[in-house]
Amino acid sequence: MMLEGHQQIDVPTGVPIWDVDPYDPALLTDPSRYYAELRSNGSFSFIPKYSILACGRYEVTKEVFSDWERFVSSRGVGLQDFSLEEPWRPSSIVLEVDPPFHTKTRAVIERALSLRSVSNLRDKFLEAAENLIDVLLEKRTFEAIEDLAETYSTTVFPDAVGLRDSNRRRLVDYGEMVFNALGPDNEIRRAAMAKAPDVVPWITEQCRRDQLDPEGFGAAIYSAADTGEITEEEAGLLVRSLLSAGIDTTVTALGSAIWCLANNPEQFQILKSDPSLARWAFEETLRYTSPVHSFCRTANIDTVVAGVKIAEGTKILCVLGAANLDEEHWREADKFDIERRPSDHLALGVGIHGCVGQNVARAEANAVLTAIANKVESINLAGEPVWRPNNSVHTLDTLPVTFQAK
Ligand code: OVM
Repeated sequence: MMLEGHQQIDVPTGVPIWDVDPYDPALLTDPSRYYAELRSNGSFSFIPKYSILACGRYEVTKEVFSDWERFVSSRGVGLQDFSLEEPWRPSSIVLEVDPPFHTKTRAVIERALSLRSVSNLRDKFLEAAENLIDVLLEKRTFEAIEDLAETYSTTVFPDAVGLRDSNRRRLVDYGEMVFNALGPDNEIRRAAMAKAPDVVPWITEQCRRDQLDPEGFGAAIYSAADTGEITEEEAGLLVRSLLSAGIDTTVTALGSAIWCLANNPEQFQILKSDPSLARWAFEETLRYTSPVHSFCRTANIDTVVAGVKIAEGTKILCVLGAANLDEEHWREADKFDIERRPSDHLALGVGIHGCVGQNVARAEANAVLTAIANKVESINLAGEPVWRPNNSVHTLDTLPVTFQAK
């Protein structure tokens, strides 16, 4: 029998049955108790509502998430098993594939987003950040998700890709579709998908070669079609991957970084006294808030992990947000500490599918947090932060803050 697009499984021996809905909006917006319970249940829990396994302890989550041979991505990284059901869009040729095809497409994006090409953007990113922070300091009180995180990311990133006709709303809405589509057919997913008729044709159009500036990441991807490394159609799909994964993730991470600093003024003091800690403030934000809270893998063979027998076809929900707060791995896991310098959090994944845009994300965050460290005296909440339920992304919806100038 099928459930949420995959084959139902038997409860593996020794695995606790846990009557929880990981996609309940109440839990998506305030996940810490769910994360703790998932870890305390053991290596795996069986969730009958979706007939899946879930894991959230650091070591086991890392094992499942990085072992691409046993736990494949080609059957989809959400609840749907692409070997049994058609996905809502032509599947991603980098996220939703395995080697050897993955090796080829990944190499093309990796080159386009290399440290060298991102380094060339550093000054542009910094200037944009300084200008934006100046505008916000004039306002003093503003809404940090829309006015800061979204404004910044939807300005510098589409520009770096080389989009000529950038449309902020459609870019954000497409990301919402892509990430919510990985969950069940719930209210959240349906609300996001309702925008598809307006958004999807526009996105597809923006991925065409003739829509892209010759200087950007998009053109760099198309140059791999010129040499025959990939086809023209594949280049378009890889540009689509940039637009799928590059907006909502960085908007979320930038917004959550501001939330962390507003809630931990002593940490902001430390950042101000040494702005070179900006990059570590960002890494710690990633660990502490896990912008992508969970992705699935699918067991492609019968196998064993941590003594648990896992059957072929099993969907495993890898809860990165839980692993990043595991006390077995992190000293004072629930403390936001920018001097922790976490280098092995799972927020950007691990292994061959690890975030290919991480150089760009870090450059954006570094620019914004450096500008803030240099220009802002204090960050205070100006109202209650509100979280927005999303089937894969742990994100703020609104964050009213006041910046006081130095
Ligand atoms: C893609 C993609 C890549 C990474 C994340 C993501 C679900 C999408 O290639 O479309 O979000």
